[in-house]
Formats: sequence, C-alpha cells, structure tokens
Amino acid sequence: LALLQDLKSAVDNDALLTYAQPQVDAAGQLIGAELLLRWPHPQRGFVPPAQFIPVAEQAGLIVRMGARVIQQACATLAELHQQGRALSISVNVSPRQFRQADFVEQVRAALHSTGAPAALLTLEVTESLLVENWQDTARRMHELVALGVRFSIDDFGTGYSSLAYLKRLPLYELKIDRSFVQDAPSDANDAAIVQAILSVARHLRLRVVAEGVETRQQADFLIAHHCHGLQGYLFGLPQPLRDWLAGLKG
Ligand code: G
Ligand code: G
Ligand code: MN
Ligand code: NA
Repeated sequence: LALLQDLKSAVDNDALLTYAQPQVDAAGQLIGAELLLRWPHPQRGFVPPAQFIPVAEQAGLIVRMGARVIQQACATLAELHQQGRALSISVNVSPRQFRQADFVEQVRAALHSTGAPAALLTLEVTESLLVENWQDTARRMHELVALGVRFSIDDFGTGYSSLAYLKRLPLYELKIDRSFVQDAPSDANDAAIVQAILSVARHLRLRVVAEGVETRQQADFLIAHHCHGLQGYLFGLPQPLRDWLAGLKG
C-alpha cells in the first residue's frame, strides 16, 4: 500500500507534526491542550488523521508514533511546570499502543526522564479499548493511574458503550463527541444526549470535556449544564505545538 510506505518513511524521517488544540474552562480560562498528529504529505498535502491513523494502527506503526507523542507531552508538561503553569496535556492512545507489553513502562520512563507532573497528563482512550481483554485493560489502567496519570474516554457515546465500565475503571474524564455537540442545543435529541452524559458524569464524579465546540450558543448550553472543559474552533484551532507554547508567553 502506497499510503503505508509513505507513512513509514514519514515516521522514519520524523516528518509527522504534533499540533495542540486548547481546552478552556467555563470562564474561558485556558486549562490545557490536546495533542493531535498531523501528516504533511509531500504530494497530497495534509492527510486527514481519519485516513492515516487507522493505517498506522493496522500496521503497528502507531506504536512508535504514539510513543513519540507521549514523550513530547511529558517534555511539554515539564516545560510548562518550570514556567509555573499548571496546564494539562491530553494525548490520544490507540488500542494497539495501550496493549504493548511495555506501555506502562514507557509512560513511566517518559514521566521520569522529563520530570513531568504526572497528574497533568491525560491519556485519551476510546470505548473500543474496553471491549476486549477487559481484565488486562483494567489492570493496566490501574497501574498507570498509580503513576499519577489520568484517563479520559474519547468520543464518549459513539462506541460500544456499556455504562458498567464507568464505575469499574479508574476514570477521570469523559469527552463528549463532537457529533453530539454539533447540533446541540437546537436538535432536541442531541441536547438530551449531551445533558444525559453530563448528568451521568456528575453523579459518578467524572469531569467532562466537550469537543467540537464551534458556536457561543453551544458553549453557553454546555456551561449551563455544568460541563467543565470546552474544546473546539470557538476557542482555538489545532496549531503546531511549538507555536501554541510560544503564544502562551506573548
Ligand atoms: O485532528 P483530527 O480531528 O482530524 O483527528 C482525527 C482523529 O485522529 C481524532 O479522533 C484523534 O483521536 C486521532 N488522532 C490524532 N492524533 C492522534 C495520535 O497521536 N494518536 C492516536 N491514536 N490518534 C490520534
Ligand atoms: O481525538 P479526537 O478525534 O476527538 O480529535 C479531535 C478532532 O476534532 C481533531 O481532528 C480536531 O481537528 C477536530 N476538531 C477540533 N475542534 C473542532 C471543531 O470545533 N469542529 C470540528 N468539526 N472539528 C474539530
Ligand atoms: Mn481525542
Ligand atoms: Na474525539
């Protein structure tokens, strides 16, 4: 597959870019950022992650890609910590990456080598991770939580959700998928789903971040229903990690 060959050489040549998208609280204050990979292909331009992430996952390339993002996240957290800024950094962890035998050790090493504050590192996993190898997944999550890191369920509500896992896993946060945010509050069904997620989260003492927030109306609706964190074009586009960090100082 041509795309896979190109992706492989991009990884070998360290040509993938790490972007950061800000997250704010209800008052609009910056609380952190999510790191997002970008692939500028020499001929095709930017290839959407929805195209190259599944290819990377399938071929196992995601393991190296993900390890690098975690290292960058920890280096960023250490840098922010030295500046006296308590901002969180979220990274996407694919199932294949999470299931690597040495994944816990990798995260531990990245935290230790950089001196990053572990409690500000959020690992975003999807519901698909929770479908298989339940015992192993739960054990591993507990090991990681013991290191101090936090877990977030990404794209919450779009996968094979079982509400049972919410009470059995050491979770910190749910991310409301942007497909629900998009048409709330005008679409009554989406508004109801968003409110239901926020209500479940509140009772289970989980934090909630909404993604894909594009309008003031969406933000006001989410805030009125006690959503803690907001992420989306209304508050900031994903931008190169270095630029985001430089912008904090300005
Ligand atoms: O940035 P964008 O919305 O186009 O990203 C699309 C998808 O690609 C997101 O769902 C995100 O989870 C995924 N993605 C982006 N960066 C990474 C990454 O570093 N690792 C993994 N596993 N997925 C990523
Ligand atoms: O990990 P996840 O797939 O949830 O990554 C978030 C994705 O959503 C990224 O690909 C990012 O580029 C995209 N995104 C971020 N903010 C917005 C937004 O406000 N609207 C839309 N449509 N997409 C967004
Ligand atoms: Mn995500
Ligand atoms: Na998402």
